Amino acid sequence: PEVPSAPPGPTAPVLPPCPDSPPGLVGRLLIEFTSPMPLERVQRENPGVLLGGRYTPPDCTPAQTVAVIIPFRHREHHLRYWLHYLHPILRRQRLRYGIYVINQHGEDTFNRAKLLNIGFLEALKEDAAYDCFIFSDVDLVPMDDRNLYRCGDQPRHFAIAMDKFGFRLPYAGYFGGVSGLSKAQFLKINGFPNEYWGWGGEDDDIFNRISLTGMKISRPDIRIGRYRMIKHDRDKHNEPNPQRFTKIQNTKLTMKRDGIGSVRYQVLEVSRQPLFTNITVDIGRPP
Ligand code: UD2
Ligand code: MN
Repeated sequence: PEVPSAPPGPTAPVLPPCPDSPPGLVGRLLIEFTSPMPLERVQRENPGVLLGGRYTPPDCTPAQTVAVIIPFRHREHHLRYWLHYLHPILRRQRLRYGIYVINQHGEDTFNRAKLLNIGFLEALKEDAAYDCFIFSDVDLVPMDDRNLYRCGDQPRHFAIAMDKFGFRLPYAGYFGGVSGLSKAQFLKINGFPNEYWGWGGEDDDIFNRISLTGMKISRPDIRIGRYRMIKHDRDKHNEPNPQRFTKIQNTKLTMKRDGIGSVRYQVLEVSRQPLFTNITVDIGRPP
């Protein structure tokens, strides 16, 4: 007997792929951190952002799904500026994205790279479609929306010309601030190190991992990769790590055992806010 074919359902509109260079970018932006930035205002100005800080362009289908991961503790004031500036930029860039703030619980020593590893895993738990991961400090805002927050065939370094470094790359192997890796690139380097407690070195370790696995950093034009960092003092419990100089000499040995495959933590809370998803985690403390 003939098997009847399914009746035609409501047809979802098929959107064209998003263009490689998004129309409607504005280029150089005026970024300042002087006027106060209430969260209510940022919410009001970004009505298209869905709960948890998710967004999908209404007029085209993006090639990637981008998880933006922010390491965080006690920087609410910076986060408000970040959300205020970044949501409109990412929207103009026609990204499908979600924002994940990985909040370190307690007052033990801060561990940026471990929080970023956790962000990778937790974002994928929220949505298995994420295939591009952008890791951003909470205090860094791009000054040009042509600096596209997407992944390519090599790991990407976005924050290459910061005001605090005189808008220059401080050294050739610098990979701090804002960086992006595809899921495959991230797994290829076994993710980031979990054993850098306190300030410094973890970004150089990540750079080493990328070089040691035969990849090469890609960067935007120096005129486009400009950033402003919100001025701040060094946080409490994020003192410079005195072990960082010797640790970055040993990436080749440590990267196999220390990485995304060995990260141990406990999720204390996942809370979907209007403009971001907050994930509070207990990451333990240095040995
Ligand atoms: C530099 C790098 C940064 C990282 C760090 C060394 C730049 C622009 N950035 O940042 O990527 O390599 O050196 O670890 O060069 N944070 C909190 N709460 C804290 C401490 C840190 O939220 O108590 C987060 C926050 O997202 C912050 C980031 O960690 O932006 C980096 O810490 P920082 O801003 O104190 O360090 P900075 O500016 O020297
Ligand atoms: Mn900073």
